[in-house]
Amino acid sequence: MVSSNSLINGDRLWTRLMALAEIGATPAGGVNRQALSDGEIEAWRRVVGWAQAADLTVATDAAGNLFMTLPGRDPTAPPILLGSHLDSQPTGGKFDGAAGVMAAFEAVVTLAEQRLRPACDLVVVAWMNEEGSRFAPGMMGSEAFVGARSLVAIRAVPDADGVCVGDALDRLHAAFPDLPHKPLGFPVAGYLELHIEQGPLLEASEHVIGAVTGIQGKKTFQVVIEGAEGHAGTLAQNERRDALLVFARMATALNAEIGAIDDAIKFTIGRVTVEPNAPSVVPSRVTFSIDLRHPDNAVLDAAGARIAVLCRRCALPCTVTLTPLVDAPSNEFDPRLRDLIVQAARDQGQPAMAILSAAGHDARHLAKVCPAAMIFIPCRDGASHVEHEWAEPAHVTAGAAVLAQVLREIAGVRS
Ligand code: HGY
Ligand code: MN
Ligand code: MN
Repeated sequence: MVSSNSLINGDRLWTRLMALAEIGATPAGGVNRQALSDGEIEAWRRVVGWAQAADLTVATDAAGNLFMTLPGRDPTAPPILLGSHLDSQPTGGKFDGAAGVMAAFEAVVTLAEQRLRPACDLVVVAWMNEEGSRFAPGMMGSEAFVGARSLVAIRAVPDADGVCVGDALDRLHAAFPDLPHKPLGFPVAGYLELHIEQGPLLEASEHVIGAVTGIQGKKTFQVVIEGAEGHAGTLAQNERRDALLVFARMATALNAEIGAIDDAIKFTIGRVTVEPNAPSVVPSRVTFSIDLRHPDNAVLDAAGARIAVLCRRCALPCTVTLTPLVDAPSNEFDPRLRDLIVQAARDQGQPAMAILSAAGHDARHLAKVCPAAMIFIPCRDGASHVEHEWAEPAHVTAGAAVLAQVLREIAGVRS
């Protein structure tokens, strides 16, 4: 058995995680710390303070990712990255993202305290805008880092108030004028991410550790229905091009067909905006989101094509425009790293369960450029993206200890 307190300090990890949860805390006990917001800037201040107190070198990049580095013996060797994200959904929880950043931070800081030197730099990372709630799509920071999405395109994306990512990024960087900027993307030897499962399987099977096999595929779209405004009191029903009425028909048809493809499909219309959104005006435009997921890439592709057909079929007497935002096939994580996670969990008396991630994570993009793997811990009732999201302190500690042991094994740690 490997004692977790030789690898990490579980109490300190929990204390810091709860301190982070105070930033953007909601009255119902959740967290609203949206990407590049004042809340995330404050979270950066707190985490950067902890990093500087631990003599880690802190940097950012043009995409607003945060890097906290423990130097290795060979500064020229590609570093190992480990972390997650600090932004949350508007009604998010204390653990989604933050648990991964702070577990990584704890694993690296404990190494530094024990005066152990890794062969290469160890870089704790917090990716910009993983959640995609303020700015869609999500995972902008990790996609920019691996070159999967252009920073120019990312900077142009507006939020609901018309503030673009670029303006928000400039504001973040202005709040940390002394942070050096790393190049956007650099060679990486490996990537590890701890995350709550955001599903019920670990808890139901009474496992504490999940060795994640991969992440299911995901497609997202933005759909715009264009009709025509009109006076609610004078425009005849049969002369109307009512965008909201078309949306209602379209959403019903999509859910009835796509949402019923099989037991594994996940189909969500999570955001709808109506214009001009006035009670006495016939709606002229509806913009809505589609989030589609499935573990089988062939089923996902067929469902994505079907969505376009159904939208066009339901559009009259309006017009419809469907814009793909994300097209991410199911992936597989690095088998060697997965084996190390299973072995570390066994060493620590926590048999690991192989599990597919139903939720998306930045590790999906890091896996395109380096060996990458994820460690899951349970969350109560599998609930996440909700304010009552919860993980047990012992599970956070156990997951961080597995992360720390795998890190030491791949980082060539020597005293
Ligand atoms: O949506 C997701 O899968 C992630 O939790 N942001
Ligand atoms: Mn997350
Ligand atoms: Mn999330």
